[in-house]
Amino acid sequence: MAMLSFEQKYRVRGGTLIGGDLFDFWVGPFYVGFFGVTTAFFAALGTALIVYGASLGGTGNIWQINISPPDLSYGLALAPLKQGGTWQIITVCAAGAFISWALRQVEICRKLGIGLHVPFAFSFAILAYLTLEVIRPLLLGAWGHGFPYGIIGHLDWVSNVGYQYLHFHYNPAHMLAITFFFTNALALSLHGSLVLSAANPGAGEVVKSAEHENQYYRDVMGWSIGPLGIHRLGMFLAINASFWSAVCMLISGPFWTRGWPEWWSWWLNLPIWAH
Ligand code: UQ2
Repeated sequence: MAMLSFEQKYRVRGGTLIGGDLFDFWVGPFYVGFFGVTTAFFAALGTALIVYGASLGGTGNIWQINISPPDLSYGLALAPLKQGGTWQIITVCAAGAFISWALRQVEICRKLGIGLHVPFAFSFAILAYLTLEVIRPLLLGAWGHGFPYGIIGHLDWVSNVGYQYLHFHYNPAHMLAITFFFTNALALSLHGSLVLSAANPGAGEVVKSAEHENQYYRDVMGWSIGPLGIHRLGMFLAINASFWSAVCMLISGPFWTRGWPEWWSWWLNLPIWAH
């Protein structure tokens, strides 16, 4: 079915989670919905606050612009705007915009009658963000444990928090997260290059399809995971990368306060080494 007639067929009422028909319309190519309105609201307010917060910092250098959370002494209280209050409202806006975006995805999936895989996968990215900015600071008792908004600033935060645990690469959940990120890059490079090789076979050649893609991997290594399987694998790898990233930060501080190398002493202390 041609794309435009497909749009006609599926631009139907319903599937909304809230608001009924009130926001059930499109603006140009974009579906609006209740959560389109809330996304726009939070994104606009958050962006305005970022511009305001950046203007307080005394630098126009894009690398150095920084909006920090409140000092640790504020604990979980609200801080004055110029003492981290902007960071707090920006964080509320970011969470509001991300969650609204996911719920808008759900409404669109319901309209189309497709699975909820996209919002489900996206929710793991939201979870990773909320772990750093909301859940971990809550468990540690101060908003000051969140990362600052700024290019150099957030890199410094990552470095500082890493060294606080001596050597973060010994964090077992961090190991898993890195392994999933790398494997995800491997899988997507295999998949992207394979699909492009079939779709762009070279001048004068006819475009190839799934049989050729399967045959390539059967010739290379005796097995093809298949066109559905590679996407299941990709979603599994990507979700696990976000999930273990969130876990590796959640356990650093709330559940383990010493250096991560020391955590492995459970291995040295196993009774099997005693003689
Ligand atoms: C494949 C297949 C695809 C693919 C890819 C493969 C036709 C279009 C990339 C090959 C992938 C394999 C063998 C999995 C590799 C495993 C890991 C953990 C990276 O067979 O079917 O569909 O895109």
